[in-house]
Amino acid sequence: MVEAWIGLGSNLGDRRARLRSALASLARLGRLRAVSPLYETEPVGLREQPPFLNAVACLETELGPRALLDALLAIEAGQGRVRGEKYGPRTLDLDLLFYGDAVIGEPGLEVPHPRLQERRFVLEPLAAVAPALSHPGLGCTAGELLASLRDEAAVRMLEGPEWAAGLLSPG
Ligand code: PH2
Ligand code: MG
Ligand code: MG
Repeated sequence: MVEAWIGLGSNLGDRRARLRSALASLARLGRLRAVSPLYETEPVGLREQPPFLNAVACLETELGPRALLDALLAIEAGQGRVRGEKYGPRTLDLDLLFYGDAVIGEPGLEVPHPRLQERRFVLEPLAAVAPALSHPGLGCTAGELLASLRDEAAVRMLEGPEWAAGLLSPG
């Protein structure tokens, strides 16, 4: 069993319903152990697009990293994701942030996620739920990464962890 951390994002359609539905799909890949508060965030990269909802979740799974990545892409496709412009609008984005303490650099599979330390929309939810989580490549914690972050894009907590009520796995 490995603990994987996944970043969730949506800026099209019923964003909150899409993220809740994605959590239900993730729970079928193992055990959903933790979900962060829900944040509304200013778009980063391509600014002319609707605001995102973002959160992170911890999944305990027996899937290997490649199988997990494929499963994440299948969940995105199941929610109507069409791959368009880089950094552009999306119904659902599921990014593999961490896979235990693995450091992987293969085509299409980079773990930890190579840009997570630059993104407030990832670090704010991550540090809210797991401030002591250690980045295996950088050798510092989520809380420390957030404290030294320079990304000025606005993030605002919309709801506490109760937005994911009923979706965490029992036991
Ligand atoms: N995802 C992107 C590009 N920009 N901005 C915010 N606020 N949230 C995201 O999830 C996001 C983004 C590419 O995946
Ligand atoms: Mg992304
Ligand atoms: Mg993605």
